[in-house]
Amino acid sequence: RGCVLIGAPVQSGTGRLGCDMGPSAYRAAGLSESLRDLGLTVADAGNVAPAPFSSPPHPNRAIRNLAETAGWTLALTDAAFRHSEAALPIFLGGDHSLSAGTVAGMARRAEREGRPLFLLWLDAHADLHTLDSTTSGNLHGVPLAYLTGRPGFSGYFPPLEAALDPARICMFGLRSVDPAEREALGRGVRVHDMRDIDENGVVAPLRGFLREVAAADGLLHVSLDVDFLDPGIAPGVGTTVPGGATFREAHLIMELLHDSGLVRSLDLVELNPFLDERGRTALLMADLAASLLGRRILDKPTRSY
Ligand code: DIR
Ligand code: MN
Ligand code: MN
Ligand code: MN
Repeated sequence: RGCVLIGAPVQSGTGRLGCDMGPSAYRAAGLSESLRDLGLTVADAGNVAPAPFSSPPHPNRAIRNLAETAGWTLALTDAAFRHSEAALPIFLGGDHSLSAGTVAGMARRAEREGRPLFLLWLDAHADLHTLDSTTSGNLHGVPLAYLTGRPGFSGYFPPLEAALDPARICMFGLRSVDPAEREALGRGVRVHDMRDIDENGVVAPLRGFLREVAAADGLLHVSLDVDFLDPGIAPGVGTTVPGGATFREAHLIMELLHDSGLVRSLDLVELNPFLDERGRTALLMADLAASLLGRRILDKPTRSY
C-alpha cells in the first residue's frame, strides 16, 4: 500500500490567517521525496476545495465561518473515504477543524470494512467544545465533539453517519483544557496528559493502546497537531502552549506506530508557515511523518532545524 498526499488548506477554523499555506510548506519541505526514499509509492492528489454548504446562523455569536467549515467537513469526509481504499492518505492541513471531515471519512471506511475505527489524538488541546460551549468561536476546537456525536451539531454540520466511541480515542500531550471540555473528557476518552508523559513516558501507554487496536482488528487514524510539540522545537503554530512533547518523544511515538503496522491514515494539522522560522516546523512535521512511515535513525538525513 502506497501513500497519497491530500492538501487541506483549511483556515476557517482558526482565528489567524496562514494555515492555508500549510500544504505548500509540506511540499516545499520535501515530504513526498522523503517518503519515496523509504521505498514507498507516493501520489499527490493536490488540494481539496470546500463543498457548498449552508448553515443557519447559530445562536452562539462567537462562532466564525460555520458554513465554510461545514463545507470543508463534507468535502474531506468524501476525500478520506475515497483515498483510503487503496492507499494511506496523509492530510496536509490546514487547521484542526479539518479532522471533523477526515475522521468521519475514515469512520465510513471502517464501517465499510466491518472493523472499528480507533483515533490517536496528539495535541495540547482536547478539541472537545460543542458549538454551544466554544467561547473563542474557533471551530478547530470542536472536531472531537462532532465526531463523538455530542449534541448541537445537527443542521449546522453534515449529518454524522456513525459516532466514534470515546473509548476508542486516545490523547497524548494534553496541557490546555477549557472548563467546558473537562466534563466531556470524563466520557471514557483515554488521556495521557503531559504530567502523565513526564512520569511514565510514552512507550508503555502507547503500547497499551496499540494492543487494544490490534486485538479489535481496528483501523487507526492518527491526528498530529503541531502544538503537541514543545514550542521550542515547533514555533510555526498559532496556539503554542509551553511544556509540550520533545523531539524524541514525538519521534518515538511515530516509530512505535510504524512498528505496529496499524496506522491507516494521518492528519498533519495546525502548521502556520507565516509564524514558522525558515520552515523548521514544516521540516520537523515532515520528518515525523517519515518516522511513522518507516524511517529509522540510521536512515535519517543529517539536518539542522
Ligand atoms: C481553545 C483552543 N480550546 C479553543 N483550542 C485549540 O479556542 O477552543 N487550539 N484547538 O489549538
Ligand atoms: Mn487541535
Ligand atoms: Mn492544539
Ligand atoms: Mn488547534
